[in-house]
Amino acid sequence: MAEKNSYGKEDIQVLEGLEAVRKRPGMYIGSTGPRGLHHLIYEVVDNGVDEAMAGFADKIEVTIHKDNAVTVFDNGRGIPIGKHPKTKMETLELVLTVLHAGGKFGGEGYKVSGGLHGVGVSVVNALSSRLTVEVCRDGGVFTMEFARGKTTQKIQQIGRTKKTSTKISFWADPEIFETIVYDHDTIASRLREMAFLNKNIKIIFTDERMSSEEKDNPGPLVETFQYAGGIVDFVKYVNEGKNVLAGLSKPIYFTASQGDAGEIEFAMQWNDTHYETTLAFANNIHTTEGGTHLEGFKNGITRVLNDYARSHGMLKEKEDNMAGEDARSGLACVISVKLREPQFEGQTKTKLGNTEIRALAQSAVMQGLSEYMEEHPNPAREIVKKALEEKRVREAVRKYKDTQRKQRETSLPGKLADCSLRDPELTELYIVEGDSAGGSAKQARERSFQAILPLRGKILNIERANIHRSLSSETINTLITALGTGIGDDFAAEKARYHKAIIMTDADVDGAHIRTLLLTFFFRFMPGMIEHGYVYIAQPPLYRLAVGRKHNYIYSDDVLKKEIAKLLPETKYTIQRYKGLGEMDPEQLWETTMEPANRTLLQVTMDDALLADKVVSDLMGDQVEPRKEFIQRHAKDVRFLDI
Ligand code: 0RA
Repeated sequence: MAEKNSYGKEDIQVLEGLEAVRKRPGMYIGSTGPRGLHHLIYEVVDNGVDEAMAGFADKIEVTIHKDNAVTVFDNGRGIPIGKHPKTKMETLELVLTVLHAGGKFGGEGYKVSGGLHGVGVSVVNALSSRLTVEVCRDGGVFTMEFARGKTTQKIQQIGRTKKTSTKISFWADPEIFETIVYDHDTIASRLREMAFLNKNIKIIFTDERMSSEEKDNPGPLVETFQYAGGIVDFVKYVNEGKNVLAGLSKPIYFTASQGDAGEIEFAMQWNDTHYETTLAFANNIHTTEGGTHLEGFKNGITRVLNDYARSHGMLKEKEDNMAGEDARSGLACVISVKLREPQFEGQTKTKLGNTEIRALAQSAVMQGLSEYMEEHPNPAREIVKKALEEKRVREAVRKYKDTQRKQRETSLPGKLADCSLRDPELTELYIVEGDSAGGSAKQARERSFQAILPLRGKILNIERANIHRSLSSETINTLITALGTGIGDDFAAEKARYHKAIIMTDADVDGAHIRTLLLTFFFRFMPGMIEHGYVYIAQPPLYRLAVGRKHNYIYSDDVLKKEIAKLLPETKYTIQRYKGLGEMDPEQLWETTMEPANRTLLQVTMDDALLADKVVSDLMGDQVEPRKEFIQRHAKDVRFLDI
């Protein structure tokens, strides 16, 4: 490119920088599907959280507007204003139009975070058809505007103020994203997580697309997340609706730090279930692939429980030690480490690599937990008793699994309509609710690579059943056999018979229920399927809108409204509502939901599964209150209504 005007090389690079983001958005935000779209919000929110972590902000407001614009406000220092000394560019413009410029100007101490989201607000700007920013700083109120990363309005001062803040509104670009539909629950749970992890911030989430459920307070739906207890509240939240061990109503909490290189916090509370929910975070990023903080924690907890059991005569000399999984059975735990220079590794960059954190975590647990146990003998004994019980049934379960596995290896379930190809990378298993939908799916499928497994009836209520019972249910057994990976410790991703396990249920309450149960099943028995990205949810259409001889399929109520509004008033049209998969003929089912070229599949994440797991225990656990709350909350939600 010629350098004929006053702009230097650097500035040309600037333009190319954001062009690169638009050309290959996946490199910066992972995908242009729903996940990438939501990433835009998290990116801006993270900047506000960074301000809070650095001690400059305590409030973040996130608003989703009716036109799908998103506004994020934080009362931090505000993006710097004025000419940037080195580049002579307006700093605000620099931050919004130069890749990675976000963290470079704060000097030391700024940006404790980073990792996944730290790509900077310029990426959000590049991928928005429009973005406006309002900064309060240095006594003034300043605004700027952009379109697709290019400045459309230079900086302007529009007022005076003593406050400091940043407010960014953006409209995700329909040229970039496949769909622009924000999911309320996904965003709410991410914001809640942020508030748990940073106890000094208040996050106010307003969704103008939804209305407040309070009669005396009409208006948009507003939720406030603020937790004085931080990760202690997080653990209580994870255990909501579950029975915690006697004497443990207050979670165990301890913390340790290593100079200014990092600090680590733990909150833990055991419940009476058989599975573990340990959520490990590094600089607010959910490290789903684990890492050194988790390894140190696991070593520490196993040692502390074995030492306690031995020194208190609960474990005989001849007996083997309890295994780590025994110690952590029924544990809900949140680990949060904040460190100056996090190293993120692994396939999805969600594995903490800093080696010094392993020893820090282990010694923190060994000291913190053993101190707690000496001071609280009653809950301590309950915890160890439970772990010993786990150890004793573990052998029995293993034997049971062995016999099951031998049977499974010899024959595939009769109900499975398998595909003819054998390459798991190419093949898909549709897990279909009910025999009749299963029948249509069998007719509709492309049998070379699509297998169909109809599930009869509801899958067993895993929450209340013990591990023996749920695994001996025929439905679960059939599913395990068809998938081929084995479960629990035996899980082997390389044995997966399909790299897509697609849950296809009706768009009604029962369908949602079965989907949730299936997600819980994967979460608890085959989390590896989710971690490998092998689990998907099919999206059958809700409506067929026909105008004259033309028709199209519609997947949400919002889109239906919009499509109808587009029609001229005198136009005649018919709407067919699909209450279940069974109402579609095989051709329609293929065209809308199974044909790779047309369908939309949602890839399930560990966070989705965690949410499902929470819903299951709320709905089906032993306690009644959370179930009531859930039903009341979703009673107005059209997606759950079976009209
Ligand atoms: C660059 C430097 C500084 C702060 C920010 C950017 C900043 C960015 C965003 C985005 C949303 N909210 C934000 N708040 C701050 C450091 C400023 C200083 O040193 O005063």
